[in-house]
Amino acid sequence: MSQITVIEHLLYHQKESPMATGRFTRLLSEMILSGKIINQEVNKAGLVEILGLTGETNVQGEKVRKLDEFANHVLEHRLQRAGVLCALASEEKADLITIPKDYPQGDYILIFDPLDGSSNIDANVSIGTIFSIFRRTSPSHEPVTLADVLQRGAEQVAAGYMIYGSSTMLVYTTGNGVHGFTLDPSVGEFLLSHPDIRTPKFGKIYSANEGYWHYWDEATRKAITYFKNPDNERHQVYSSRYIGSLVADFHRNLLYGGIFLYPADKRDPKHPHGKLRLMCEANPLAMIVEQAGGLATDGINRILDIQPAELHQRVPLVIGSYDDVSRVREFMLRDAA
Ligand code: AHM
Ligand code: MG
Repeated sequence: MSQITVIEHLLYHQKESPMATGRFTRLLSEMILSGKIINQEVNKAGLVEILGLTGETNVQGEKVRKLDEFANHVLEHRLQRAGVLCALASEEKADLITIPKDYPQGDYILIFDPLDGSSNIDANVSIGTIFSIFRRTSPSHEPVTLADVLQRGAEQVAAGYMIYGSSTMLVYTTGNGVHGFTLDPSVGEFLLSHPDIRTPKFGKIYSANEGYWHYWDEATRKAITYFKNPDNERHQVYSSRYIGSLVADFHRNLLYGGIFLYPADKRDPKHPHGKLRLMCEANPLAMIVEQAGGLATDGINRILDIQPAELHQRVPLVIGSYDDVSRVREFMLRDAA
């Protein structure tokens, strides 16, 4: 592994990246430090009282686990005070989080899922933090509004995730490729381990919660049937891999190639528009996958082109290798015709 840290890498590529200003570097540094703090706590999950439910439910009616709250608090507290943001939005909070009066403001907006896949914590499965960064669109001297935040994913200036797995990694993009860094616990730094990640054009893996088969529409069923058919165009049966932890499923498919689907479960009253959130999950991963040569759609439309109407909007997500996502799109278009 190289000895190049995230910030060294960012500074080195600064000339190529117009938004790599001192302020962005500060924002990324705070994200890195927050990730390290969350990682420490995640590693101790089995040992301390922190494991388990708090008994509360979050804004979307889901049970909140203590580590979710901890991760949310670390990110909210540190980034609110970093002097580089004008607003934050978290999967765990219904409303925009603004900057306390006594703290300096910046022009960036951070949207995050503090601990994705947290229902897996008890089973020691990989979980992660996902983040998306925008610049406000209104003038700096005016109060920030929801309209500043509700931007299409194509406007993101950076996106990334931290995965707390068998090793801890940070994967991020500023629009100049995707780079992966592995936390070296002996020095406490994320070091460049996966420069310029390219996802294979097609894969051998499909990832979907097939338990929902009877909720899926015909096109989704046809697509999954295609991947399982030895007589498909590629004459290749895909393997089924589904962790149930988006960051972990996405990360594996990014590296190995493959496709992840969380479609709209039309007959499921819980997920009529899919389960995943456009702004804190789909958008950042879509930017990453596109930067790595892959594709992300809602089945038909490019995720990054969707204009969000609300902060916690859900969206069907089909994401991964370019050819595999395109194949699903063909099934969807044929059925829509
Ligand atoms: P969370 O953000 O509340 O953890 O929920 C999102 C998670 C994703 O990590 C994962 O892809 C999905 O929920 C799994 O859902 P399901 O159990 O319905 O397959
Ligand atoms: Mg999540």
